[in-house]
Parts: sequence; structure tokens; C-alpha cells
Amino acid sequence: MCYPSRVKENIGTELLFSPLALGYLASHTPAHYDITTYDEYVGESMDTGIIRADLVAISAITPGISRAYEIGDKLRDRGIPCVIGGAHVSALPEEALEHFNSVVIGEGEAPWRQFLSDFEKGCIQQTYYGPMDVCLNNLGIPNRKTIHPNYHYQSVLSSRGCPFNCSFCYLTVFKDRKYRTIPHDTVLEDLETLRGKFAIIFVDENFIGYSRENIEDRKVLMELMIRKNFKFYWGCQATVGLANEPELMSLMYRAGCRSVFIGFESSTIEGLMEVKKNQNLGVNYKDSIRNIHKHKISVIASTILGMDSHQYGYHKSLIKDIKDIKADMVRVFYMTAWPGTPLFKSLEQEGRVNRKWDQVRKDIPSIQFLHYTHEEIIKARKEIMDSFFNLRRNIVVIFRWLFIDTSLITMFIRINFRNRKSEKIRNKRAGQIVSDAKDKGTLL
Ligand code: B12
Ligand code: SF4
Repeated sequence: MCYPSRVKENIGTELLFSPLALGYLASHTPAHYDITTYDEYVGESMDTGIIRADLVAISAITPGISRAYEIGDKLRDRGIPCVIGGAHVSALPEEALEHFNSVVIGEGEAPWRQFLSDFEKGCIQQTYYGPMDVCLNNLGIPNRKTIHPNYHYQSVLSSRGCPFNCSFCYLTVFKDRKYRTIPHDTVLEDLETLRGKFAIIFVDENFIGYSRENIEDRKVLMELMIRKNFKFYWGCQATVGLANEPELMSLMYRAGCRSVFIGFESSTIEGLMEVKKNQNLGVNYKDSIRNIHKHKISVIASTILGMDSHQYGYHKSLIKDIKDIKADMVRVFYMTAWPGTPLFKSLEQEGRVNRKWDQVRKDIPSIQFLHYTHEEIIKARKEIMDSFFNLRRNIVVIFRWLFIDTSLITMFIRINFRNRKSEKIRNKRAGQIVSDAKDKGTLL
């Protein structure tokens, strides 16, 4: 099994969370298979010339897809059957079938079991489909032996799916995606394997779910986690609606939550409407963060630069707005068009997308922006990041937390230090790509 990547991801922010796809597939693989995992994000390169295997399974996302195709081509030439799954090929299965024997679209566990059964009978199909509304009662826990120890934080899932339709989100590729929780016993069993870690991360699309029933379910999970006394700290992604759930936030804090990553995306109404982030409309970000801080949980504000409605100069007002809402940390991503999304479809019609998949990442400008050139947007992003990753700003945030809760301070300093290093790598990489494109006259 392999996670393909041409570059070893930088040890700063890119390697924050461990991938789980192959871990789940491994736990749904019959015991008579002997599995070896190559994780190219951490530099475990798969040598396609010498590798011996009866079958190779690849899990890829867009920036690693060209490497995946290279692996598929070489191994198929050597007569080794290859199967691929993940976000990118779920959107573009025909493209993937040019390089692979089989493509799995959607959620992988059930089609993977079917694929293996067909493989043993010698009759594999070209495509397999895993709906995203199947009950997760029999999901089980991921096989963590397949996860490389070099990741800063081990990822955990307690739910899957999201019913919203943000135009840029890769999840919109799946029509039948439904929010489903993983049984509490299964989540606790998985967490038990992580006892002793300093911190972990829940990679659920939205940890708090989408209904009253979901919120109540989360409260029960929190109570169970508190009873288990795990001791590790954790973070998660959630919608800003978390701020209206005092009881849940208080339980989350007691269960170890210290940080929540929230997609604010835009500080303008036009921006939110443009990307259909309707759940953020009318929300007062400052009050929301204040409410979350009251429960001693820090906020990482994620935001997008380069929407069509963001006029040149938007980044300057964004710096002011993020400071004003008192977010503890900020992540700024370029507007990126993932294949299969509504955003990709509309920008493709206008000839504004980049199909050099290696360069389609949220830290490299890849689409043609309406109001910024690529050079301008790199400078704009750097301006934002410089105003958040500097000593003065660090002192402000550390002081804030000294009076609220000190358990996060070491982690904050560590993440900040890594982020500063990563930012340099990111800017250098983005700058190089833009200047190469300029030299070749292919700059968007
Ligand atoms: C952990 C993580 C990482 C890890 C590992 C990446 C990986 N392959 O998972 C690391 C730290 C390396 C990483 C890095 C990046 N990541 Co990341 N990451 C995630 C995160 C938070 C969790 C992934 C995960 O484990 N999910 C849980 C598993 C169970 O779901 P899954 O991966 O989708 O797998 C299921 C199915 O897709 C399918 N499946 C997948 N593979 C296979 C293979 C086979 C054979 C089969 C049968 C089925 C199958 O079955 C699985 C089980 O049901 C996701 C967001 C999210 N919540 O999913 C983003 C995400 C995958 N990352 C993303 C991005 C953009 C990046 C970066 C490019 C960041 C950037 N700066 O822009 C980098 C660079 C990666 C590179 N070089 O290619 C995007 C991908 C979008 C896309 N269309 O490609 C996501 C979706 C986040 C987002 N919304 O933007 N990331
Ligand atoms: S709320 Fe998050 S996970 Fe759901 S569609 Fe929007 S960006 Fe995607």
C-alpha cells in the first residue's frame, strides 16, 4: 500500500496529521494478506523497479496524483495489478483508469472488501463505488501499524460526512454524503491505542455535527472520554456553531480539547455567498470566538485568499479583521479548485484552472484570480502571515492564555516555531513556481 508524493512534505505544518485511509483499509483486509506500507509524504519512497507484490493499493490526493499515475504505469508494465482510491480519483475516475486496473470512488471499506474478493477470483472490475451514506457501526478501528510515527499528531475519526455544499470543498464531489457518527465504543477503542500521546487530532469534517441530536451524541462521547481519563490534549475541526453550545464546549475542555479549527473563509458577506458558506452568514465572528475562549478552547481561524469578490487590497482588511476577532492562530489558503467541485467546474469553463496537479495545493496559487496576479497574491499572503507569526503577536497570544489556561502555551510556541519555518518553505516553493511559469510565459 502506498501514499504517493513527489516531495517529502515539510516537517513543519504539512506533516501535522497522520493519514487514515490505508489504516482503515488494512483493518478491512483479510488476515492472509501480508501488508507493507510506503508513506512517501515522510520520504518512504516506493521503488517501482524492484518492488515485489501481488497487488498494490494507492491512496492519493490531488497534489500526489501524478506520482500515483507514475507508480501505476510502471507497476502495470511489470504485471502487478494496481488499484487506487481517494478524493482526486473519486472526481476523475476516467483519468485514473488510464494508469490503474481499478478505481474506487467514494468511501473505501466496503468496495475494498469486494475488490479483494474479485481479485481472488481473478475478475476485478474497473470501477467500484462506496456510497457515503453507509452506517458506520461495523467500521472498526484503523490499523495503526500502517501509520508512520513521524507525524506530529495522530489523526482520529469519530464521524464522517458533511451535508453542506461549500463550492470549493472536495466533499461536494460525492452526491450522497451524509453525516454519520462512529459508535462511541469504537472511538474509545481507537483512542485507547493512543493513550500516552501528548496530543491528538480529530479529523472529522465537523466534529459537532449538524443537528440537536448530533450535539447530544457529542456530549455523551465527551462524558465517556472524561471517564476514561485519557490525559492527552486534542484539537478538532468544527463549524462556528460550536460557539452556541456552552455545555458541549465545557465537556470538550474537560475531555482534553484545547483547540478548534474553524473555516471562517471570508470576512465579507459577498465572499461567503460566493463560496456558499451559508452557515457563516450573519455570524458575529468576534462574539463566537469570545464564547469559545470562555471555555478555554483556542481558535485557529482558517481563511481563503483570492475569491472573485475579494478586490485587490482585501488582504489588508483581512489582517485587521483577524486581529479584531482575536483568533489565536491563522491559516491562510489560496482559493484552490479541486477537481469535481462546483468551483472547479465554473472556473474550468472560464479557462482559469491549472491542470498541473502537482501544483494544485492550497499553499501555491493555482487558479487565475480576478483581482490579484500570482506574484501579488503571494506577497499578500506573506504580509498576512508575517503579521501573525512574529514575536510581538506571539507575546500577545501567550499573555492571553497565561490568564486563561497555561496547558496550551508550550504547544502554541512549538506550532508557531514550526509554522514560521514552513512559511519560508511554502513561500520559496510558490515563488519558484510562479517565476518558472513567468519565464516560460505560462503564468495564469
Ligand atoms: C491527514 C491529512 C493529510 C496528511 C495525509 C494526506 C492523505 N492522503 O490523507 C498529510 C499531512 C500528508 C496531508 C498533506 C496535505 N494535505 Co491533507 N488532509 C488530511 C486530512 C485532514 C485527513 C485525511 C484522512 O485521513 N481522512 C480520513 C480517511 C479515512 O478518509 P480518506 O482519506 O478520504 O479515505 C477514504 C476514501 O477516500 C477512500 N480511499 C482513500 N484512498 C483509498 C485507496 C484505496 C485503494 C481505496 C480502496 C479507497 C481509498 O477510502 C477511505 C476510507 O473510507 C484531510 C481532510 C479530511 N478530513 O479528510 C486533508 C486533505 C486530504 N488534505 C488536503 C490537502 C490539499 C493537503 C495538502 C496539499 C495541503 C496544502 N498545503 O494544500 C498537503 C500535501 C499532500 C501531498 N503532498 O499530496 C485536501 C485534499 C483535497 C484534494 N482533492 O486532493 C484534504 C481533503 C483537505 C481539504 N479539504 O482541503 N494531509
Ligand atoms: S462545511 Fe466544511 S466539510 Fe462541509 S462542505 Fe463546507 S468546507 Fe466542506
